[in-house]
Formats: sequence, C-alpha cells, structure tokens
Amino acid sequence: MKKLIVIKFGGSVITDKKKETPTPNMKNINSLAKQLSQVSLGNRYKFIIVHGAGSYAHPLAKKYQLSKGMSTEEQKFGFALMNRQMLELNLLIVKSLQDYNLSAVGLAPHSFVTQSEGKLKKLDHKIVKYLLKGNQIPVLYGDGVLDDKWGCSILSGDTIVSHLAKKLKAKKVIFLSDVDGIYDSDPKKNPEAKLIKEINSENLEKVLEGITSNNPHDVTGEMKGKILDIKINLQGVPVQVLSGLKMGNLDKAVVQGLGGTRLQFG
Ligand code: IP8
Repeated sequence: MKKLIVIKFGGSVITDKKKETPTPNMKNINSLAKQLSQVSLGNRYKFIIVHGAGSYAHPLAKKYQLSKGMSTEEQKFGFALMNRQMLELNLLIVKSLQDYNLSAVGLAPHSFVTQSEGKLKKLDHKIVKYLLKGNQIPVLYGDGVLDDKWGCSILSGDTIVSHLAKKLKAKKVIFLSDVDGIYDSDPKKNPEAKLIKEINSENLEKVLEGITSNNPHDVTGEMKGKILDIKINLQGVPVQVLSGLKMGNLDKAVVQGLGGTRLQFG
C-alpha cells in the first residue's frame, strides 16, 4: 500500500510574497518539482500537492476586500482577476511538475468548492481520490471561492490540506515554507530565534505566544493560524514544517521524517 502524503508549497516559496503584483519564483518551483520527481522514483508514495497564493492573490484579496464577499461590480471584477491569476500560478506549477515527468493535474478550487461564511462547505474529495487511484498527482491551491452567505470568501490552501488529509487518511502532511520550521520568535526579525523541533499539546501555548505575523499582504494569519488549524484539524496526523528552499529537504521529510519542526496532536 502506497502512503499518502499531502504537501503544501507555501506562497512564500513559490512566489515573491512581498510584491504587489504576481511574481513567481521559478527557481524554487523547479527545485520543488525536481525534488518531488526524485522522491517519487521508488513508487512508494502517493502525493497531493496544495500550493499557496503569495503575490498572485493576497494583494488583490486585500485591495478589493474579498475575504467577506463581493457586492460591488468592482469587487466582482477583483474576484475574477484573482481567480485568473491563481489559474496562472497553478499552470506554472503543474507545467514544472510535468517537465519532470510527473502526472500532475491542476484542480481549480473556485470551480468545485463552496464555503459558507468563510468556512468550507463542500469539496468533492472524490475527484482527488480518482486521480490518486490512477497514480496522478492532484495539484490544488488556496483560492477565492463562492460563499452561500457572503457571495465569496477566501479558501486558504491550509484548509484544503487539512480537509483532504483527514478525508483521505494521509500518513503525513508536509508544509514547505521559506524558513527552516517554526521558531520561538520571528527568525526574520530576531537573529536569536530558536527553531522548535517538536510541538505538541504540552508546549503549544508557549509557542503561540512567541509568534508574530510580519507580512501586511497576508490575509490568512500565517503561522499561528497554521498551528491552530493543525491542532484542530489534523489530530493524529504527523505534520512537518520545514524550508522548501533547500534541495534534498523534501526527500528528508518524506523518507526519513527529518528536518524542521514536527507537530503531532493526539
Ligand atoms: O496562500 C490564500 O491561500 P494561502 C488564497 O494558502 C487567497 O493562505 C486567494 C488569498
């Protein structure tokens, strides 16, 4: 039986997240594709890839205030723009994976996922399941989606990761970010920040106190939201957060369970 692993390519790895306009990081995208092709060689795993939005959607979501609906014509245009830009980012990633001979299939969440007041309502995981059965790699992403109460809302890639990992009984979840894992304070601001190797129910509160968000364009609350999401939605699933910028990291995380921060609740 092949082990199912859900991998999130963070928006800060695949794009330049500080830019206001869509700016891909092709070097990192290609490096991740290469690493995934290497780790796929032994044919021991099935993968679901979920990627973040970075500069392809966070600035637009903020500019048009799309996290709680779209009532004006301007907002509806912003929503359409955001959907298109995310399709473009997904295409770059899918193409890079295919260039490394991986059967990656892009799935646009805005076309089959709905939310209600910003909470996931319907995601047909069977589409993902069928692709996995055929040894294909579904590639989903954080997106602006329709919302039955607000008109539209933001579906974070992390929500997709948790939902699919739970529904499809993943053996492991890996979050690839632009830092080596989770630190006791922000490593981009504090050179003394220490990497936390393990997070569990015992040290959770202390860890949460030390984390601060440092990107004004990010509408999804970054690391804190991620940790709480993991605690609530990924009970019993081993999770690893590590840098996607270093060659070989993906292999280390998938095969040996090493590197970065490991989280497990329950
Ligand atoms: O980058 C956010 O997804 P994330 C999606 O995974 C949008 O947090 C549309 C801002």
